[in-house]
Amino acid sequence: MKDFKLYAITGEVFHPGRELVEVMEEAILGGADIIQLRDKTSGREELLAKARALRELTRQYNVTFIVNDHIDIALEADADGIHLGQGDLPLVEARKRVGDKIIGISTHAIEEALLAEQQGADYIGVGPVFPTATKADVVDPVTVAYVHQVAERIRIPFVAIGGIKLHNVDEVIAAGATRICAVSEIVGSPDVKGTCEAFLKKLNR
Ligand code: TZP
Ligand code: MG
Repeated sequence: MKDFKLYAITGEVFHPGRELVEVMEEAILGGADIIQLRDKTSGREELLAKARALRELTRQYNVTFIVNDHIDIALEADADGIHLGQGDLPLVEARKRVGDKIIGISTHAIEEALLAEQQGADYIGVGPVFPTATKADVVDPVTVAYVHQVAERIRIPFVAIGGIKLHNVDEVIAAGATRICAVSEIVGSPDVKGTCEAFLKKLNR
């Protein structure tokens, strides 16, 4: 897959009154180079419409587009890939359905990370690093210790996620992360573009 540094995930509850596409375009303009549609509430038609709109946007900027959970929507909207949780369709099964599209998978322990790598994941999520209110069914924070462990032992790209803010991202980078992901800190910001730029400045230091 095309490498990336700043992964922005949608979270419409954090920007009431602002359009999804407009907010994500601001993130892209700030340097986000991978976008994920994550939406646990919309029905299928609405979700597909959002996926199509974000596909059009990301194509315009040559930015990678990932759909969370829904393989059928990812395929129908011609996303670049899908993101799976540990409880979703097993990686091996997902691979049969998406061919060479990107598959990302969330991991919370080194055993899960090693297995994902072995089974051909294109990247892994590492988190939640810190406590977060964004994800309802979230497991205990994995802490920066897990980020460090992954940085030492995993060869495929990994992205740190969960409770990452401008004020604590330095800790995550110090633990070995070179790619980070945020929801609320980016899309909930009054200055989405500036927040992305500030994250990238830290990542590029
Ligand atoms: N997966 C692990 S933590 C998380 C997801 C989707 C939510 C991250 O959101 P935030 O607002 O950046 O803490
Ligand atoms: Mg999932």
